[in-house]
Amino acid sequence: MAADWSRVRADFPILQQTVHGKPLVYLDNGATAQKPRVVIDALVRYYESDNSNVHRGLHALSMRATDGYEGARTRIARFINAADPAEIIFTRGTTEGINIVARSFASLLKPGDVILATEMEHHSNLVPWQQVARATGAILRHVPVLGVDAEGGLDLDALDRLLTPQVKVFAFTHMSNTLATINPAMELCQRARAAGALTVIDAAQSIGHMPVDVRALGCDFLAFSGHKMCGPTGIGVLYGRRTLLDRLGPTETGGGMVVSVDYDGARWKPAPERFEAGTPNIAGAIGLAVACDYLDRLGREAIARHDNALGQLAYEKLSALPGIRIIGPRGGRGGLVSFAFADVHAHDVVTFADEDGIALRGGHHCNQPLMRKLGLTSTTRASFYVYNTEAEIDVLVKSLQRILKFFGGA
Ligand code: C6P
Repeated sequence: MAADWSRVRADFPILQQTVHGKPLVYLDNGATAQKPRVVIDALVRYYESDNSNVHRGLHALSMRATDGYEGARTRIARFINAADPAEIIFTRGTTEGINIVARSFASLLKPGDVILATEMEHHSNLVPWQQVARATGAILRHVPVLGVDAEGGLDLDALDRLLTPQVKVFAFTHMSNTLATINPAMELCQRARAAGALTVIDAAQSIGHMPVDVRALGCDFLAFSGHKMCGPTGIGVLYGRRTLLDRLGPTETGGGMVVSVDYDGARWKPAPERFEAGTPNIAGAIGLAVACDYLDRLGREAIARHDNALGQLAYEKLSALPGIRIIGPRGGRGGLVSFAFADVHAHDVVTFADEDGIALRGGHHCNQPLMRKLGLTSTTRASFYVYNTEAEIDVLVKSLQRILKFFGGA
């Protein structure tokens, strides 16, 4: 059944408010998405009726909490088509997931090995690899982003040259949070595999906006955050192929991840517990599973069409504004648009738009090296989700016209 987009907004209590006397136009979904009532209710229900610690208790509440937490793992495995719930490690978010893979990889890398990333990576998929390269003597290289004429795509010819036998891991984003580029993740995984490299996908921006099927993609690891897909903050997932996870050592140790301990040492549980030391975010996992249900009810193909159409429409409407530079590809883009005016700083744009009830984001979006490459220090970004409408893009355009008029640009 086709999603009725006009009714989706009513599912989100936060969107019913006005800001500065104007209806809230929330266009900061790349940073975090709003939460539907069903997810909020699931969190309240858990704390009101089931709250307890998992795995260690034999009483009724602990069993209910454990069932909820492990049920969430199974639900999320289904959401990304993982072969086994044990391949789902709960984390705080994308950043922690990538740090776990990167730190675990340290034991597998030696001087001269190559870690391959791309020039469009978020700091969260860049700095952890820099640290591992420093610690191991491995070399970090980056697949270039095409500039000027074809701004925003990866240079796939360069990828062939860069994928040498020394490359042990290729880490790349599924969708850029700044350029709106959707990378051909399946093809990138295929090429990496053919060259003998493992793959790590940063799915922070794709997970809530399009179907993500780890087996179809053929990736080895994939990380995402719950809060960008209508789930709670503080919960995320690292997917890893089971055979690989069991080869990697833990990055944090303590309770819950050990089989047995004596005064001199300990033995680790297999994945996923091996990577989940301490009390996990139980409510967060349960809320995330409900977010999966919510997005699947809307249909992820349908969400992709909706969000990408808004991104494309915004690209076209904003292109008509004087002195604007929109970065990223012209077509085939995801649901966000990132732009700069020659004479108006992004922070001023965001502040003025806020007066019109619009939530935007201005800054380097944790993409500093990419910004430098593009000759920018910051952009303003509008990022769309299931509750956004074409009418809201018109509100945005009007607000930007007002800003340009104020600064004498139009
Ligand atoms: N981007 C934005 O663009 P965390 O903070 O761990 O939930 O997600 C980190 C992250 C990793 N990769 C990509 C591609 C991302 O876009 C993000 C988060 C936010 O506004 C914050 S900079």
